[in-house]
Amino acid sequence: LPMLDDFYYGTFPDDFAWSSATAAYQVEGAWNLDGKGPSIWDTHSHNGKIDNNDTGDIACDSYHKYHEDIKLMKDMKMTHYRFSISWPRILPDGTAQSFNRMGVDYYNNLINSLLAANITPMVTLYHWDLPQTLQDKYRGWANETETVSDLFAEYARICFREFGNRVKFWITLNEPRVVATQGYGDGHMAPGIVGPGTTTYVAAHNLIKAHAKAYHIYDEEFRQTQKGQIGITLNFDWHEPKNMEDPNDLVASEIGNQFWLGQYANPVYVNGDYPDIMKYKIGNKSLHLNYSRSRLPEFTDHEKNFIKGTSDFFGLNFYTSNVVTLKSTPSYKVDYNEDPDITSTKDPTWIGSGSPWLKVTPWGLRKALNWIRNHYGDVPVYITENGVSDRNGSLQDNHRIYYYKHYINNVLKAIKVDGVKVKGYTAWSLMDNFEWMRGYTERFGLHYVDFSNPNRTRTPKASAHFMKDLIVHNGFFPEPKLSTEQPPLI
Ligand code: GBH
Repeated sequence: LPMLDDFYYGTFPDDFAWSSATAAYQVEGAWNLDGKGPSIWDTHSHNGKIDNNDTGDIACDSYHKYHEDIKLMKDMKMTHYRFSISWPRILPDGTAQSFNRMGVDYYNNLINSLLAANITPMVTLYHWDLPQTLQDKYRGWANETETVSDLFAEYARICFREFGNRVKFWITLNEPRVVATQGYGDGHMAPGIVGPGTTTYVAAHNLIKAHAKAYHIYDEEFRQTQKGQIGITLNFDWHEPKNMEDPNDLVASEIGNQFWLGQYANPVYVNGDYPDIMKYKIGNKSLHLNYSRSRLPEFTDHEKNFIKGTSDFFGLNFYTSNVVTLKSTPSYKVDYNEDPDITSTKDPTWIGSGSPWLKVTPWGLRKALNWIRNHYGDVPVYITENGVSDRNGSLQDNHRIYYYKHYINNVLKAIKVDGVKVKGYTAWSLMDNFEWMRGYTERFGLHYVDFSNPNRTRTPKASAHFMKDLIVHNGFFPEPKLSTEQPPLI
């Protein structure tokens, strides 16, 4: 068997999906055109919360230039495209009463053009752009009732109804963990609510319920006629034990993974409930500070049954890893970062990128895929994002080729050596775009976008050519055919 560091030559399964991704707010622009309502990210960026005062008002202008985007995908021989629908473009105030036909038309045109180009759409319903009205009226995902998760389910139903005859791959939520920890925890992301040990868990609770409601609507009202699949996308930073021979570090790794990924994956893929270690730790800490109940909300038995099993696949966004050790005493600080009682760092020898949080750890992806299989069973996995940034936008982006080559090779090892059922791979991103708090300073694209040019010209980077070669060969060139004939005797 190949060692961890050996490069593995071989090909992917025949029906492997090769995709690249974007998200509505990061590429569309047209923030107030054709009836679109404002989202929390319009508000956040207009309030000057972004580096350079950048906004997504125009972004890559994909609202007008989606034909060019499709051409880029065709040139790379991509088989799939992952994009997201902007909730307030379809429902400007978040509710069905505000239905906006022009918003629906945009996505119909995009979907029809993709299908005409023989590219399969993978559609995310929520990539963070909540209608502002729902934040103002109901506190968004921090809502204490069923209202916002019900409204999400209603929005999902409208999308299935309008697009489901052509869209067969649905992702309910992109990275609920990021929404909960940064939108409603540290407040760095929209809507900027701070509550790192409280509202963060309320938001997560609502997001999980919202996902399950949308899943059941698809399952009960659309699956039979539309015959698609629906699931959720979770982001996972692998937690590597600092010292493999120290049992405490192994425990720290397991706890870290359970708090990071298990908070969302355990309810959906195991038993409808949070991991025991989360319930135990957060429950005890809450008791210690005389809270009347745990800061971690509880699901009722009915809710557990409702949430369990609500995903046809595992959507995984993977970028990087952490090194962890176990703390010797529990922390009572009300903070999701402290609740696991582990110390989490980056190994200073790991190669960096244009983003401080993103260190290059290709082997982490293979370990993450194995951890997912070991905890959640043989569920089909789609890697729905993976990629790397820089700050110079160089067209000769050798570091990005290095990153893709080695991460994708680890996906191949997970499939061929470990037997993990990985069905597709998605590069983040098709092109440079609005990188949330970092605005346009960090670039993740396979294509360079000139943000100073009103045409938002797109140019392929070397990594786009690399990706095309990889797709054309469906892997890292086919294994040399071994001849069964005897060599001639001389
Ligand atoms: C993905 O999140 C997103 O789905 C995608 O939209 C985004 O463009 C892509 O990553 C690249 O960032 O600045 O220290 O506060 C990946 C998870 C969550 C990782 C937010 C970076 C910010 C860390 N990301 N996090 S920090």
